[in-house]
Amino acid sequence: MATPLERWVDKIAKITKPDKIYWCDGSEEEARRLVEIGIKEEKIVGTPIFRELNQKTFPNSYYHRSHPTDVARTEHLTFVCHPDKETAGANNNWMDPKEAKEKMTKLSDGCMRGRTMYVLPYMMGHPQSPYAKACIQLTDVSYVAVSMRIMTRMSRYSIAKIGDSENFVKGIHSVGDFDPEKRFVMHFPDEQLVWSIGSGYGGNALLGKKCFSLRIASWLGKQEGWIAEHMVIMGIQDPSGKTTYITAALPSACGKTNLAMLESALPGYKIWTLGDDIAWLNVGSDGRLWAINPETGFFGVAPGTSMKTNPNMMRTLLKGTFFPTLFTNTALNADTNEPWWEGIDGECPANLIDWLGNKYDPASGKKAAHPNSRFTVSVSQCPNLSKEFDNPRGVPISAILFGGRRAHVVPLVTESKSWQQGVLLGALMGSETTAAASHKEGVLRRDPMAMLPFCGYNMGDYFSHWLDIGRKMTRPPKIFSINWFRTDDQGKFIWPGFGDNIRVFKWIIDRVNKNVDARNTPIGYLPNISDLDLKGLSMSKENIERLFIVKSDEWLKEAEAAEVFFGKFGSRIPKALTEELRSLKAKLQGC
Ligand code: GTP
Ligand code: SPV
Ligand code: MN
Repeated sequence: MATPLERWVDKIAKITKPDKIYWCDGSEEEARRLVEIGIKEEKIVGTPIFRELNQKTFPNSYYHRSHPTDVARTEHLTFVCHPDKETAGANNNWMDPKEAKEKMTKLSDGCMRGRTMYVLPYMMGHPQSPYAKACIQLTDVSYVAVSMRIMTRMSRYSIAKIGDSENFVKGIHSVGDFDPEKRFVMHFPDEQLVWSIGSGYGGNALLGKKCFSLRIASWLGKQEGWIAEHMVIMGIQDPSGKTTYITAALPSACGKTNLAMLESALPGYKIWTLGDDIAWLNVGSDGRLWAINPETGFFGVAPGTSMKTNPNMMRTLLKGTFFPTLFTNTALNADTNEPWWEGIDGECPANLIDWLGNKYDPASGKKAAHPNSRFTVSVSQCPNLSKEFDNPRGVPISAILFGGRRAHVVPLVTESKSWQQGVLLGALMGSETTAAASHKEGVLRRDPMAMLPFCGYNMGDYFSHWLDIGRKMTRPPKIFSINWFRTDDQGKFIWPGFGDNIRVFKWIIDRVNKNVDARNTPIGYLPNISDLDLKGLSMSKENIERLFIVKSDEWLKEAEAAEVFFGKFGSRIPKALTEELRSLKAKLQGC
């Protein structure tokens, strides 16, 4: 007698019509075979899926070039299909679930013909964690199968865990014919189903990542009393040996991976990495907030990664274990067969092939690597992986940071005065857009809690849920806002960032432990500059002060922009938040 899972696989195969169906077991041997298939058999518009890189310098690393139109998340083609449009909210594209299913069934008719359907069983979260979820994704490309093995805990365990249940997390993925007009990422939250066609790119195709672990999980969290967030999780060990755990939400390509792997510029401090993209947060029986990272890999932005900016990531990439490491849409050094990107250490090689496969001409003014080119690598290769990484319970969080890419207005660090004011600080967040999604770069958009593209339900209800979570805790984390990206009159970043961000963490830990005072402003507490450890930094006093300027007129404009944004959600915005905003405006007007 077939299980519900087997029946479902069968049903999808009848629609997609693959030549073969292959159930993965997540083994090392299988990963090698899949890479081999990607080198020798499978192709994307005539180009093999994988190319072996220099195995001496980049052990067990493979190169992948995507379809040229398929290089980032496509937010305009991403839909959240709740039965009721209001539940999806103004933050999501919506389609009626029945209509969306019919559309996807039609588009998927025969889409796997001539290909293999890989059945990927995986867990999000440690199998022993009470918060872990057993999932199945179907895909028709080895690149996605290999990537999912890096990013998740893939094994037959999930199949056993699902057993006879109808209630498992489902993903259907096919690259289709890569036609950008027929590229859809559809979410059906009530069925825990994601159906994606036409794209092989990370966030559109690795369905355990943003699609399940944020969009669908945020909806599950709303119903079950927890939150799924676009956050780094890290431990900061101070010179006394104590480790403080924090999470930080920053929009895509705004510094999470770099933060998670930070190498301290201050002696005596050490960072322990737990996650660089997604956190699931639960209120513990002790009244604190506990975080787990449901993933097991990093899908990180390559450009800008070097021994200078992110040495721990370079070490992770070069380590080489039985998990393959993938480089997607970077450039390629034709002489050494190594991946290359803007910002990596050393000179630009003489014989470079750009991400499109053409000989690179530095005089062209174009970039050799795509700005959103990425690596996919296992956390097990990270030299500073926290020993708590596999703790099924997670780690207790002392501070939550909200950040964005803001050239002006937002100070380096601000502490909120309460959970409620912190929720407003998060809800006020805006950020200048990046290459991680296909839209115009550098445009300011509201991006509350860095979740605008990832919140799987009405953002007004999401804010209410955040306030509810606050009420459930007796020992809530403190909430801060951060901004590494303030610029001077020449448009240059004022703050050195990267390893020097530890200086901001030091102040945050001092505040958590009530070791230092702070300056009261309408937007929250700001550091007294004398309390910041700036030893060894060559910054002018004027520039340091510029990082902390709070102008009432600029902040009034922020508050008004937030009001316009909140307006899209009507009465779904909780009253407590509207009142908090009104009180902020009154304080700013009084200045
Ligand atoms: P996603 O994977 O898309 O969610 O991105 P992310 O938030 O993990 O961003 P990531 O750490 O990959 O950084 C993206 C870009 O921001 C890179 O080009 C970095 O060089 C740059 N960046 C990261 N941290 C800092 C910083 O502290 N200061 C400055 N100026 N740039 C930074
Ligand atoms: C992001 O865009 O925030 C990423 C990459 O982390 S993706 O998996 O495509 O979402
Ligand atoms: Mn991300």
